[in-house]
Amino acid sequence: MADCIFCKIASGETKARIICEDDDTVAFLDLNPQAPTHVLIIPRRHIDRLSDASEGDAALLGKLQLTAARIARDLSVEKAFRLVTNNGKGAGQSVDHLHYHLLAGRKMLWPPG
Ligand code: DGP
Repeated sequence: MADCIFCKIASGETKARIICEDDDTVAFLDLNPQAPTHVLIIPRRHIDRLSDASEGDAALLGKLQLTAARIARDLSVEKAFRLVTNNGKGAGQSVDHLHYHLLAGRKMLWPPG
């Protein structure tokens, strides 16, 4: 997607502090962190949001979650982290490219705001 900021980060056109990447996924630090650890994990392929994913994306969705868990281990926050995706404007989604927030390093509240 030409005007998608996360597609530009995935292609390297826009700089970000990349944590790790492979053929399918990219993980990078959030520009506006909401916790001491705040990593975004995205698929390279543009999908607007989770509700637009299909059966054919099952392996990719699993890989995104496993990547998040591995990053949590690498950053030594595996005992307490939150993985969340905001699906749609009403849920707080501001960038229309599927992404998971990996948040850790502070007490997490429930219910979330
Ligand atoms: P959401 O509101 O769930 O769509 O989360 C989008 C997140 O993306 C938000 O926490 C801020 C982050 N973000 C937006 N633009 C950029 C950017 O250009 N670079 C980085 N690293 N993060 C960004």
